[in-house]
Amino acid sequence: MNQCRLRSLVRVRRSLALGLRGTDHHILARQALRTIQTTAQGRGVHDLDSFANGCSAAYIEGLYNKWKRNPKSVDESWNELFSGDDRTTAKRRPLPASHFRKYRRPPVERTAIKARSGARTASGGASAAPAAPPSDWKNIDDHHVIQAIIRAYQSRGHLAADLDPLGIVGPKKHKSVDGTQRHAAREVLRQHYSYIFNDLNTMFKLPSSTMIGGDQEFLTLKEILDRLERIYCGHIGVEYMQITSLTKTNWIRDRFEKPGGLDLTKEEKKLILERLTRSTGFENFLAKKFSSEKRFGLEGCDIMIPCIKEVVDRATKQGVESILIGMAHRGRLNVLANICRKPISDILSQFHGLKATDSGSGDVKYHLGVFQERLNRQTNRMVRITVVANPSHLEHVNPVLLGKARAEMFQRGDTCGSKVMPIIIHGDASFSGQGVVYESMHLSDLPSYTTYGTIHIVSNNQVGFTTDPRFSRSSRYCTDVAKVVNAPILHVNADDPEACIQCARIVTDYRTRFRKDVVIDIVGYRRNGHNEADEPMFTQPLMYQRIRKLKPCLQLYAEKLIKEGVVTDGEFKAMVSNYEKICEDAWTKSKAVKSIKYSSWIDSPWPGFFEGRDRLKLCPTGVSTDTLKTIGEMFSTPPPSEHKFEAHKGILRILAQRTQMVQDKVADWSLGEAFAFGSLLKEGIHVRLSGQDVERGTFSHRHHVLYHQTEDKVVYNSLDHLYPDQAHYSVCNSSLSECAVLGFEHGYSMASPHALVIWEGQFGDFCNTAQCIIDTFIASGETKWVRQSGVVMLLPHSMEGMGPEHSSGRMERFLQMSDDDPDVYPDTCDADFVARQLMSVNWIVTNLSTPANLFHCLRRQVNMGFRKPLINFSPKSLLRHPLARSPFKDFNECSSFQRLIPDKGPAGKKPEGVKKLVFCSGKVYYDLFKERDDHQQVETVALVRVEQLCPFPYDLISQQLELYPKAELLWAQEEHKNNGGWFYVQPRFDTALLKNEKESRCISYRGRPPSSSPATGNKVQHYSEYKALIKSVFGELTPENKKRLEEQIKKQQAKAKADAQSKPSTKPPSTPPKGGSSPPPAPTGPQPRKPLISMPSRPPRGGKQRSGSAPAPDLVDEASAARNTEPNSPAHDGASPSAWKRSGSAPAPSLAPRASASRSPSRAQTYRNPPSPAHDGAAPSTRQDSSEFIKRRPAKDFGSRSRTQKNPEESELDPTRPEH
Ligand SMILES: Cc1ncc(C[n+]2csc(CCOP(=O)(O)OP(=O)(O)O)c2C)c(N)n1
Repeated sequence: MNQCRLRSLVRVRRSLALGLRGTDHHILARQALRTIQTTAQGRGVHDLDSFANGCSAAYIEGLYNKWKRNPKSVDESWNELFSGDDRTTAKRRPLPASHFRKYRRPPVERTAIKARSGARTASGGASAAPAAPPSDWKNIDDHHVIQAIIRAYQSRGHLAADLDPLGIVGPKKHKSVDGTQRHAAREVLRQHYSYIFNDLNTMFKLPSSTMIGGDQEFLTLKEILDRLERIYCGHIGVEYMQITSLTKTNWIRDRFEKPGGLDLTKEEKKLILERLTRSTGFENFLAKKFSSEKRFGLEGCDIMIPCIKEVVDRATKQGVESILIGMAHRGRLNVLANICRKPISDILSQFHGLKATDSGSGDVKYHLGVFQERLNRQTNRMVRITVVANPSHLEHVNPVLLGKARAEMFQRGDTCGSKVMPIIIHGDASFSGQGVVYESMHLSDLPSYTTYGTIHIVSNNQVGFTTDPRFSRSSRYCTDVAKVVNAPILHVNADDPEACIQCARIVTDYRTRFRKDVVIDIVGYRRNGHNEADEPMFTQPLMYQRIRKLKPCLQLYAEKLIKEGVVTDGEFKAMVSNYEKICEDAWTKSKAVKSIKYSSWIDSPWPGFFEGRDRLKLCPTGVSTDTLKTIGEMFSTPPPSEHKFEAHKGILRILAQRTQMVQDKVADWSLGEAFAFGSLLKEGIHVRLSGQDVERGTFSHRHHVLYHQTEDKVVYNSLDHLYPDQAHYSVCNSSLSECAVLGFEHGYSMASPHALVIWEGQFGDFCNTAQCIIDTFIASGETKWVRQSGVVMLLPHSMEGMGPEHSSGRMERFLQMSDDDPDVYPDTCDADFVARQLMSVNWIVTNLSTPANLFHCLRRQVNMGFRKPLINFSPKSLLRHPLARSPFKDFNECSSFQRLIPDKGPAGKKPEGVKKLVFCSGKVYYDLFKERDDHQQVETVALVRVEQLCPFPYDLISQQLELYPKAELLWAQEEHKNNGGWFYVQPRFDTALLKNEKESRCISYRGRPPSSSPATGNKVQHYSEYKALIKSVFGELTPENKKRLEEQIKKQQAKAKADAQSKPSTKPPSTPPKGGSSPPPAPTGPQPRKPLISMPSRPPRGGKQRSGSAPAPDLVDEASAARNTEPNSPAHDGASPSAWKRSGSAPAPSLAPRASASRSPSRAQTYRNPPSPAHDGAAPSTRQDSSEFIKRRPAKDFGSRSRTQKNPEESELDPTRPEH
């Protein structure tokens, strides 16, 4: 291309830019471009064929405009070209072809070109370089720009929406594309902001990506812009183009863009006014009566109440029967009065400072929960509304609410959230500030945690206490966090009640249609200070100057409706005075109230659970041998061969080991746990185990879910197939969250007492990141809100050389928060002492050391006549510890939970010879047990395990103190002195000792010194600390003992070598099988230098003698052994596993219905395929079809990993995902 041509190009572009469009000059310019193209091609400049076509003209024009604003903003070569400076260009050689390679042809909109030119290639496709007449180029460009403008409004219109009633943050009018003043500015329209159209009245064909035309295909430019402006830059700012699903974006577009879609009838407007009158009237009334009382009024966001009401009405119409609301302080009382319809007199009585007649400590009025079942007059349907009690810690109620909603769905057999709906109300500062919001949001689409869509409503008063948004968040909107789950976000100006109600409708319909989270951000203001006694002008002077001048929304809306003729002034005044009278009457009524009851504010009543029940009756927890066999066999059997389930070889080996244990009638940790779960499931108790990697177990010990090795998402869970009429077992790997997941499980446990709900931390210290849930809900929920929960926390805790964090579940914190009095010796003679103690404490803290005790303890959780949280600290090393095994007889009907395990060895048998009585708890017992033997002190040192630390087993402790009257008393723990149980047990031991007047002893501490870090990270130091502990209990090893031990070790090594040579095939493989899990690792922690009792890593098969996997004699509860009718070894009763099969008590490993085992009538009521009379008759998928033996998981597909991958749009069209 020569310089002359380039200069003519520049001139052409200039004339285009000067606005000589549609003129002859313009056409000439286009022709000139084509000439340049032809010439350039002739000269062999390759890229110029695309350079000068119609689309590149627009591209050059864009560059030219950019250059005009700032010559440096384009590449230097373009600068030279556009500047047309002869001096510069004369010096320059022709531009090289590489220059043009910078340009890539923009895509041609084929349909538009097709429609206009009809040009087609020979193959029938649209032509890439259309032969349109030059006069059409402008037209095509205009259409492109129109499309881009529509898209700009759709995706960025919210940036210019008029959302702030205060007008502080808000759009200014700008000269728009058509030359008129509009909101949409450069921020929205970007490069199209300055595009020049010829005529506002030109008709344009609307693209398929908009519905603004309704039935019309063509609109004038002016109409297009007016409509877009009204829809996207009015009082609603809708953020939805970030959603990756076309179905959803189209749905939202349809709702907002269709003409007339947002109109309201007169009646509807009147109803809004009535509701707004109540919302504002309630706050006004409280302000009048209790001017200085904190109530966290809603003034400035009063429309939130009509919005919630609209959501409730609409959802109820769509079939929802139960609505759960989680919210903080702001507007809470108003919600109770006007949404739940809690009698206003009850609410007002909370202001009178009355005494409570029931136990508990209560909570401030704006935290209390409510449960109301009422007739929704709008729909004439009963609806249950729950506002979950919440703590001060903002947003932490969210996961609790979600868990409760999820559990309620499960109970009702609601498989897609059609009957139960959660609503969370957020503050703007806390929504963006609190991490638990993000964690909870991330649960929204996980199969075992989804609530099939939560409606989030933000009461956005544009201030958090005294901090304004510029300093409280980095994101533009407080709601940006919701984008992580692709939720549509509707921002709406709180002073436009009709827009707010429209948004309420749309979010409800969206949730019903897609079963996904959705957000409505009501942008208002806070008329008063953070609370009513606060002075806002200290920190927000300008904002409050504006607020003072602003009429309340109610007044504005009433004026509007009066002007429109929807209501008369008289009608409005009557509305106001009617509601005032309602409040006054309630006030009079409330004055007659002389006391309050905390229990009338309960959010989760358990009807039928407490009535007629002897709460102090502790039901037995043992089960029959048949039950153990059935569960044991199923748990150790791979899926039946006809299902062709390809299990991992390592798993098969683990199952074989389990089979062996069942034959030997001995259970390890995982079998003990399975017995607890399986037996409860049999009794109709739903069991849910949740946490990170719990399906397999962090330490690869559990394996409740087996994975098909060649098919994605195909799994098998034997515990869900034990009995045909069993309850559902749900074991679910959670997201990597502790706070939200623990909160969720706590909420889940609140919904019904007939479920065992467990959260397991990978290591105990992971509870640190859930501290708020522990403190504000689990530790104190019952005291504050009279609400019980039997949630279980499993926190692996122990000094196992895992470093500072992973060694401690911070047992001391839990013990410190326990509310049993250390200085009061309870009435242990009371026949109901044990139950009474459990009932009156805030939670139970255990450090269990045997599988049987774990079994009883878990079963006791649902066998008690009340519910208490349980925190158990059993460590990881006990999962495979050869001594931590229990014989089957410790699970049977004659056995029970042992709060304390006495010494049953020589010391216990001859207590008078005992010199030291060592109390301990948890895994350290096994260390002491071994070391006592090494030190040859089995007769002089008694080891007593305190299995239940809280409530403290005073009765059993006293018995032990009396049994060894002369022994020195020690408390040995592996934790540092300021950690573990010491600070908790010491005063209680003193109380127990003081009880006996003759007692002069006191207990002393043996363990690590105080430390700020829970454990050393250095193995050497860890071991030397361990040795110091042992020495402090047993003294130094004598030279004789040292020698004896060395000889023992040598002998064992020689034997092991000989065994290895004689039976190489029976040895467990030293390397893990291909692609799979490794053999069970040896216990960690201070390793025994030699095994005390010979314990082969695999128990010998079927021998009559006590197998290697049987517990040490000291571990056997002799009292229960005496009662026990079950022999210790399988050979005793002659019932081989095959005999069990024949007996019919064990399930045949097939799909055929198995003989139903007897079930406890007392447990028959719930969670067994929960009936859903109001449901549409579909079997609740909360309990999977019993024929679905091998389950295909309803999980998301990621990429091409799955063979069964569906079209994502397809799956989203079907929101009802079978789950649970
Ligand atoms: C976890 C937590 N952090 C801080 C506070 C103290 N606090 C109570 S309300 C509040 C402001 C909340 O602002 P926002 O979420 O916007 O709600 P608003 O009160 O404005 O309705 C603060 C900082 C708290 N209660 N909880």
